[in-house]
Amino acid sequence: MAAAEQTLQEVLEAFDFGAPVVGAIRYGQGHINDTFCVHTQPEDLCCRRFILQRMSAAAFKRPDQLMDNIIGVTDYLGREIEKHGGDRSREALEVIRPKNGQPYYTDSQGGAWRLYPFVEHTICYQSAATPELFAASGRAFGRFQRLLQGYPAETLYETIPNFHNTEDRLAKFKDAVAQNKLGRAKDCQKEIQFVLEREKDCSVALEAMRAGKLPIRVTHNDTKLNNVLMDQETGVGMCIIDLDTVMPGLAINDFGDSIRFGANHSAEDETDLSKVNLDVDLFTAYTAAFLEGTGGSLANAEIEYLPWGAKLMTLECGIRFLTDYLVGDEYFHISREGQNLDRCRTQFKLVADMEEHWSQLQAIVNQHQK
Ligand code: ADP
Ligand code: GN1
Ligand code: MG
Repeated sequence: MAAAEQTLQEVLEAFDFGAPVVGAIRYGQGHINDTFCVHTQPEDLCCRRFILQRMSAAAFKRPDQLMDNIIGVTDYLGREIEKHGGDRSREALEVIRPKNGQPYYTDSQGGAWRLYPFVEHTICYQSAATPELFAASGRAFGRFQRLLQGYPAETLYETIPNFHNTEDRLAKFKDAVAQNKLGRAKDCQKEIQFVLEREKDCSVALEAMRAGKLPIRVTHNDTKLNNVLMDQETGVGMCIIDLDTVMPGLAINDFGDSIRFGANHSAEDETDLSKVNLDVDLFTAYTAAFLEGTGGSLANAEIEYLPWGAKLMTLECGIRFLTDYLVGDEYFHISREGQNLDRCRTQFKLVADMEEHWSQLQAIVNQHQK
């Protein structure tokens, strides 16, 4: 048996699935964790599925703290959902502990693994074909923030320090350019220049936060469309997943990261940039639904800064992809050479589009000010 298979076998034995395991296959399109779908066959029922994940050691240095956050947040969400008459087994993740009673299992190679029930009868979309579908994800992410309003933010660990600190991301990017350890800087001079021309932008949200205009809230921080499971029948955004980065943060970043990923019709690594365009209708639909989901709790200043959230999350993500390309693809999973540079290029194309539509985006969000 190959080493990887042996490890997977060891991990499968560490959990009690309540029925024989009939298979475990790689699953999903996340860039960070290693995700497997585990199939079991209970005697008289149909197959029950689970999501088994090895948390990325490159991204998360402290899986114990990460799981502490996730258990705290999922327990709290479950109780809030029940209070509102919802079904916590479909609307919130639930951590299943390994047989040793710990929050996660550490394998003999040091890998940290966690288990969730598979939320059935849901669909995970990689792109939004219609404004309605995108709006459903916005409502769900807005609601997620609202449900966590009363959660004591100070008890959350910072699972990735400086995660959306765009100034810090810029500094790390400059280091990577200066070191140019693989000699790749020559392939991306245009992209490097694009960032340097926007150096000041990297401070806009942080300055507003430091000035007390933008409050710190409990936020998700990774609000891609594929981090919400949509009900197969109703199309409602049912369950928010990928809770690794739930931390204190800015509401505009949760809004912005969704726009970055979802308000266009192309893949994040599309190589034909003529296909990569901001869709203002999708932006409009998401804005209304996200604000509806937050239950009107955002301050006017937060609403005013929403376009900045979109632009900065897109610029920051492009900077992160470019940095990873320069240092040798250490962080984001790749399936081909140059993929992180391609991803960076789509982000910068979207940033340029947002700049072009800036006054329109501002007018759309301003309609929602109280
Ligand atoms: P990553 O951080 O690598 O993106 P995710 O936690 O988002 O990892 O999981 C990757 C994919 O696995 C998701 O996009 C989704 O398709 C699927 N997934 C994760 N958790 C569940 C779940 N509990 N039920 C059903 N599908 C899930
Ligand atoms: C990663 O984990 P996933 O694939 O949902 C990354 C995000 C990036 C995104 C780009 C923990 O998201 O920050 O915006 O890729 N997550 C982490 O697609 O770094
Ligand atoms: Mg994900």
